[in-house]
Formats: sequence, C-alpha cells, structure tokens
Amino acid sequence: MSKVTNPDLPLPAPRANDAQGLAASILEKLTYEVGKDTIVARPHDWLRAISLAVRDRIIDNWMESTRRTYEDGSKRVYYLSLEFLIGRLLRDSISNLELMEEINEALEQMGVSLVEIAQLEPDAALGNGGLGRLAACFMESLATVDVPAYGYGIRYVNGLFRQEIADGWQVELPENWLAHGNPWEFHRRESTYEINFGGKVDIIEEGGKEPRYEWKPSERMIAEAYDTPVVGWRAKRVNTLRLWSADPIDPILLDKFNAGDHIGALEESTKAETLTRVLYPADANEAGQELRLRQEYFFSSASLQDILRRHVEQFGDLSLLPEKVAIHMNDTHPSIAVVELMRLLIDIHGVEFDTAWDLTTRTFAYTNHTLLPEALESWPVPLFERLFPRHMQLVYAINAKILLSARKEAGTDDDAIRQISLIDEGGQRRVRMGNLAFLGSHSVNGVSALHTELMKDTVFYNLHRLHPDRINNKTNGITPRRWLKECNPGLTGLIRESIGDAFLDDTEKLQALNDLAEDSSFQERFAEIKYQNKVKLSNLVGERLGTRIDPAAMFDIQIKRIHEYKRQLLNIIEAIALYDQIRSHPEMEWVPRVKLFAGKAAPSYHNAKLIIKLANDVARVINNDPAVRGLLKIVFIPNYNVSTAEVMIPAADLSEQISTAGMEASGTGNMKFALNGALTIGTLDGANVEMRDWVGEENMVIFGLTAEEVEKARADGHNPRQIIESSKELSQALSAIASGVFSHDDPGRYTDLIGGLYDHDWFMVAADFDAFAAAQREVDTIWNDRTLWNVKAIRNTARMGWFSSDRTIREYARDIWRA
Ligand code: GPQ
Repeated sequence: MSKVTNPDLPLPAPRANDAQGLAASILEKLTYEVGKDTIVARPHDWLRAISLAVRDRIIDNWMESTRRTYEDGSKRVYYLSLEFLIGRLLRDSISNLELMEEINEALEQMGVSLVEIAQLEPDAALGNGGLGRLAACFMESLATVDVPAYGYGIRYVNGLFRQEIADGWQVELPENWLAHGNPWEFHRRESTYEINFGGKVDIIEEGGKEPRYEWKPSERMIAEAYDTPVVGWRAKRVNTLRLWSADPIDPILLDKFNAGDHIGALEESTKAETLTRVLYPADANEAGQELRLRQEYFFSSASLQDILRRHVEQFGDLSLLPEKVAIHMNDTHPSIAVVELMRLLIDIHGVEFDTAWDLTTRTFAYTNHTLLPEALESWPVPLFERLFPRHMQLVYAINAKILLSARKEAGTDDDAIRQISLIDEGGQRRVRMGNLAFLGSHSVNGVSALHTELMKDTVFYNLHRLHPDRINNKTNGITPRRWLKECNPGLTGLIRESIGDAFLDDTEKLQALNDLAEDSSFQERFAEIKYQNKVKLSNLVGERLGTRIDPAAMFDIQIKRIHEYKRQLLNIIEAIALYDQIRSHPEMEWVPRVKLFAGKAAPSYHNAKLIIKLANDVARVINNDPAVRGLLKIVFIPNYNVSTAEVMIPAADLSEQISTAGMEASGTGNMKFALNGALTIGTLDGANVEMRDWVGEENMVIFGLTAEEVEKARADGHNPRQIIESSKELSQALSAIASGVFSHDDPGRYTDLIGGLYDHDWFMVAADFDAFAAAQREVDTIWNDRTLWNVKAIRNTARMGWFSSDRTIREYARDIWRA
C-alpha cells in the first residue's frame, strides 16, 4: 500500500496545560496505559503515567516542528554520535515545557511527590563521559536555537556499566536502564534498513565510463529505529533523537531448528542482538575490537540510508544534498560513513565517482575530541577488507585521488604523503579513520582554542598544510537548563529575583550579577544557597556511604573519568602531603576540607583502576585518623553518572581541573562548576584557558606547566627523579604510598605506579607537584577571607554565560552547517 499523506488534515488540538488538565491526563495514563488503579499504583507506575502525560505535551510541539521543516524546505542537521549521555529526562522535559508549577500542583492533589518519583527514573547512560554528554547538551541546544536536527546513534540495551566499589576496588556490573521500559521512545517498526557485512564484490558492468560494482554480502541484518523527542527551552522546537537497534532478518532458522539444532537456530538473532547490546566502556582510548567497527558501520549505514530516503522523498535531486543536508561526525567513530555515502551514491544511485566525492565532502563535517595518539582510530586492513570489501575498494580509490592531487602541491615530500595517506603503511597496514574523517569533510573542528591550535601542529600537521582553511575552532559549551536552572533551583531563584529572567534566554545576561558581587546581602544569600546545596550532597554521601561530612568545610571536588592525564593521582598525592603537614603542625589553623572524588575507569585500564583503589585506601587511613578529624576527609562516591553530577556540581566550592597541559581537549565539567559558583584550581589546558579570559585570572587559581613547557620538558628528557628528590613534601608522600603505608595488606600494590613517576612521569605529576601544592595553599588563603571568596564565586557565575551550548551551536550552524 502506498503511503497515505493528506497535508490538509489538521493536527489534533493540543493537550491542556493547566493543573486540572494535567491531573486528568496523568490519571488517564495511569488507568489506560499503565493499567493501574490509584489504590494499588506503585511509584514506578506513577513515573510511567507522569512521563506519558508529559510526553503528550512534547508531541504536540514535535509534530508542529516536523511539519514546519517539511513546509519551508529548510536544511536539516544530522548529528552522528556513538554516544549520547542523556541522563534523566522527566525533570528536563517538564522544565523546558515550563510546566513545573502545574505538574506539582496536579500531583499535590493526588498526594504524589514529583521529586521522589523523578528519582526513580534511570539515567540513560549511552555514553562514557565528556564526548557523550556534549552530544546530549547539543541535542537540547539544537532544539532551543531552532535548528531542524536529528541525532543518530545506537540504542544500547546496556549503557555504561554500573560501578560498585568493593574493598576499594572498582567492580563493573551490567547497567539495565530499560528494565522498567522506556516511556520516552517510539519504536518505528516501519523505519528499517538492511545492513550488510562481509562477502565479495562483483564487477557487473565494464563498458561504461566507470565500471559498476555490486557488493554481494555474506551477512545481513536489519536496523530498526527508536525515536525520542528532544524538547528545547520553552518548547520552541522539538527534534528527534533516532537510535538504531539491530534485528535479525531470520529470527529463527527453521531448517536448523527442525534438524534438532535449537541453539544454532537462534544464531542470527544472537548475532544481531549482540551488535547493539553494550556500549564500549572505553573513553578516549582505543577499543580496537571487531564488534566496535561493526557497531560504527551499522549505525552509520542505517543513518545514511535514512537521510538519503528523506532527502530524495522531499527534494528528489541528489545534487541538492549539500544544500539540504549537513552530516556531522562526532569524533571518528562514524567516519566510515564517508565511504558508505560514496558507496550509496555510486552503487545505488548511479552517481559518478568525482561527483560523489564532491557531494560527500560538501555534506560532511567532523569534530576531533582528542590529541591522544592511542585514541585515534585505525583498523587493520585485513579486518576492514573482510567486513567491507566494497568500502575497501573505495578507500583505495579515494586515497589514489587524494595522493595524486597532494603530490602536485608544493612542499609535499614523501614523508608528507605518507602522513596524509588513508593507509598507514608502517608495520601492520591500517586504515586511518582520522585522515578519512578529515579528508571527507569540508570542516574539521577542535573543541577549545588551545586544542584547535595543537591539532594543526600535531595530529593533522600535514593535512592542515594541504587544507589550511579546513580546521576551525568551536569551543564546547553546556546547556544552562540542566546545568544551572534544573540542578540548582536555589541559585536560579536568587538570580531571577536579583536581575530578572532575561538570563534564562540569554545566559550572557548573567553579567548583570557583576554589579551585585560586592553587595554583602547578595553575598550572604549566594553563600547560603551554596551551603544548602552542600547539605544535600552531605545527605547523599551519608545515605550512600554512611560517611558524615561537614557542609561547613570546603568541598573540593574532582569528578570525571579516571585517566592518568586528568591527574587524579596528583590530587591524591597532594592530599597525602597535606595530611602529613596537618599532623606535623597541629598548632596551625588549617582550612577544613572535604576532598570528593567520583568517576569510572575503563575496565581494561589497569593504572586507572589502581588510582581508584589508592583513593579509597588513602581515604580509609585519613578518615580514621583522629589527628586530622574535622580538618581533612576523603570521599570516593561510587557510580558517578549525570544524576550524581547534578547533585555534586552545585555543592562544590572548589573545582579540580588539573590535567597535564595540552592533553585535555576542552573539558565541560570545568564549565558546569564555574557556572554554579565554584572556584577553579586548574592548569592552562583545554577550555580552562578561555575560562580564564572570561572570568578573569584573579577569580581562578591557575598553576603548573603550560602546554609548551610540557612539550619542551618531554623533548628535553626531563628528570623527574631529581624533581622528586628536591621536593621534601613530594618525596615523603611518594615514599609513603610506595612503601605500603596505605596498603598494609599488600605493601607492593603501588610500587609500579609510583615507580613510573620516578622513571618517566609522562603526565608531569612530579613536575607540577610543588606548584599545585602552593596553589592549594593560595586557595586556603582566599577561603579564609570569606567575603573575598564569595565575590570571586559570584563573578564566576556572572561571567560564564558565554559557555552555553546555545552559543556553541549557533557557531556550528553559522560557520559549519550553514543551517
Ligand atoms: N572525550 Cl576522544 C571523551 O569524552 N571521549 C572520547 O573518546 C574523546 C574525547 C572528551 C575530551 O576528553 C574532553 O576534553 C572534551 O571536553 C569532550 O570530549 C567533549 O569535547
């Protein structure tokens, strides 16, 4: 049957948005969708009923937005990302629909507490860290600034693992966000595409201008769409997040089943289910396995087929593709899409090679998120060829075209050609996905000013010389809805009362707070809100860990993935040094501190897991020592995720952003803390550099080697042993760790970890230690002048507005997508 479309049919009347209408809706959902009577309804039933009632209100705007895009024929942006770290959606949706008061009123009538029910919603943790969370912030901002956009990714059944801490060690457990169903998604059984792997390639036509090929795959499966509406601020627009799930073509192989092979009969099902089952828990380090490459291709191919279908249906003409479609690659994970688009254009749509390449490069753009060499994806040629024989041919063809034209450029010597090539010929031959993404795009951007400049000098040195206009910067941002308005209602209320509501639509209007920074009654109220947020965090720590922490102490927080370059180790070592000093000088007036850590380590990252153990070992010793009681406490909060961040960030006094300079591409946690009035202690790395420009050097505590100095120290072969031996505090702390003071049960546990600092100290922990310790004492000094501290904290909130992801998205739309 052909599709039924009747543009004259009006949309249904929108749902009532007053408290009465909402109450009726929630009851209706509870009764007819959940199938429960109020007298037996459990909290999870209420969660589902409320979510469905809220979802209806989103749908009203969703339909309207989609119709509008069809009618005005505007360009669509497609954001391809293997990760979307969304977190909970209920509070975010209600807030963006501006229905908070009405829902609360409706629920009050029924004796239900939204705060309690909302806590039951699982975090959608379809991402590892910054890259995935950025994608989620971008989706919200795309809707907010009214860009027609689709996010494309994978509907992992198991998102990022749940972390438990057992005897101080990280233990990974499966995460199961879909256990109670997912009220936000729509399963689109009709939006399916075939995805193929393996097999061979046949020539089917040799006579024409270009030979024609046909891919005869050996494995086939189906991609099915699940859509989640993403509502922007004030519900101006609702976009779609489309996540793919793999399904078998033959769920059961009947011939095998009938022959008695009951397990073998399910082979296809198992293969498909495995493909989209779990998110790889690798953050900025190589995953490397075949299943990962299959995931990358699976979602890229499904998304491209979907994009081309929509484009052809509406515009008919593929030559219009770059005018009507912008496809963005979030890191290299989707970069096989470049070749897949070439294949679809050439093999399916009959476009000539050169025209296809022109359309492809004008349609794609790519964001790089790291300079770490181990995170730059490349795949062994034999693996690539086995899974994608036709794509391998196309990679060679693209490579030939590129290298031929590069040769003609002055200054491209053999070495430059080797670096530009899509194939790494040193050792085992590999396909370089970074080069593919770069060459297949018209725009390549970094995520902070420093990172973008370093990209030009390092990973893309030769490619940049070949295409000097391609690399550009788009400094990251965060959505101020989730990361200020919703997570910090106290502060939001105070700001609204003080400077009005304009900042809710334009975060840079927070600048008006500068006039109040010196106002003592404003300072007091600002500080009181921080204190209340710290009480909330103390309660969470009490509930989860049974540890009491004092909200009057300074809350010093480092939360992020555990990575050597992020230097949690530096922070722990400094805590030990401080511990020693407090014990040696009990007569001095020490600033009471609680140092909080949270974060997950990649399951295969040995040193990162050891650092978690160390934090817990050190916490046990320090927290049980009466000599420092009330002065120093260490807490490691297990299972860090978006929801935990929403409690921790508003409660922070001090934000630790202490990566080795030149290694953190941007950071986004740094922005969330500062926006919520924490002072940053940090290196001149990533977006810290631009934060300093905005909030003012005097309102941050900057320390340590610069990126240039780090590079120089590494090149000159610096001597960490000598540095350690010349610092009494550092050598004492390191000896204590290495000799087993914190690990009586296994005194040698940290010998190698600490030995690495003496031998090479790649991450400059020793080199930056003294500067870091001095910076911490400077922090203490500021803290002791509480008025001064408050002024600085207020100025942080006042000056962080530029770091809104609305601003970032506007820049992408203007410079890259032209949407
Ligand atoms: N980032 Cl390559 C990740 O979270 N995962 C990754 O795999 C890669 C980068 C981060 C990066 O480390 C941060 O500095 C950035 O702020 C973030 O991406 C978003 O750009």
